[in-house]
Amino acid sequence: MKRFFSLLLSLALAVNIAGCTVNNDQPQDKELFVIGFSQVGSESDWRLANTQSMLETFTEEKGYELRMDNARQRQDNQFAAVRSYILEDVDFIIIAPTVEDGWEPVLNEVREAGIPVIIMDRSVSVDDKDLYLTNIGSDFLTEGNMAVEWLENETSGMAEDDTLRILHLQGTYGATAQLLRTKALEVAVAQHEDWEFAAQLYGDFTEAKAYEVVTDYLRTDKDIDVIYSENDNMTFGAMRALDDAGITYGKNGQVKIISFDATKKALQYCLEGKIDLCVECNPLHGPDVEKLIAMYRDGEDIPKHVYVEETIFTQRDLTQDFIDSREY
Ligand code: GYE
Repeated sequence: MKRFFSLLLSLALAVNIAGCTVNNDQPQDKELFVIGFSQVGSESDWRLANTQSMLETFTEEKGYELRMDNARQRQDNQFAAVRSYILEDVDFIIIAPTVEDGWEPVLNEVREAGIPVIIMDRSVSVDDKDLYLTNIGSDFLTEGNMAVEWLENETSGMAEDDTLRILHLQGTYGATAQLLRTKALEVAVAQHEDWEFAAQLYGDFTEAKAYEVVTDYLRTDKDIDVIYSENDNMTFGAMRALDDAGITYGKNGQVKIISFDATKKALQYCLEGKIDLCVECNPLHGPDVEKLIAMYRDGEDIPKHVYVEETIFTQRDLTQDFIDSREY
């Protein structure tokens, strides 16, 4: 009988120990703060830097589990990702929205599930601003206005009967970065009698699309003075198309190039005199998003909109050392 009991005891202990092992594992997993992140895609160098910043910030060592979904620039993919984060009962959701419209239903579902949301990079257009905690990103209208102001100064000595013909390359229609960079230019063109659009072409923020549409355009019209390109990768596509067509650009060239993002490659072209103006758009949102989440977890008040600081660069402002020291 005694033996039976001691057997029972060791069995119980074994079960207990086994139980402990399982339990030990679980609490550790549970302690990780799980974040579902719906990313736009991988359409540009800017986007890759943004993704990198998020991956570097939200690491397991720091107590996070980042689950990321690449929506390949499709909003319906984003809806599917967000809905699966709800099912997985994540602690937090971050959305970098492709376009502004259409978010109300899915954000309502997230709210019903009691999961807090941060909108990063671009914005969402919803009546009920309580559907998200905060929106962190760039001030895209200011970026556009800085570009336009630079162009005004650059062309102020232009002969009176001259017309400035602008080829405008637009990013994904309905994305905040497209809407506001476009707005700044359209307002300026309306205000300047001697500025006109040669054309507004759709480049979807990608190099391939921009190369295609600019190549096509230059077959019938080569009379352009400015390219206003809503991101660097479209600029790279346009530069190749100009090269193919034998049209010069940059310093002492026929076409002035304005490019948004100021990624390393574009800054390098700017230093070499191939791009005239780089408008900075900072993709390194990871650390700021982390701070905002920490504030939320500490029960602090969070500002409804957080803008990052940005500037513009021309060749004069750049050195090789500076470019090499940039993170993106
Ligand atoms: O300018 C572009 C990217 O929303 C700020 O999206 C972002 C834009 C950025 O594809 O390169």
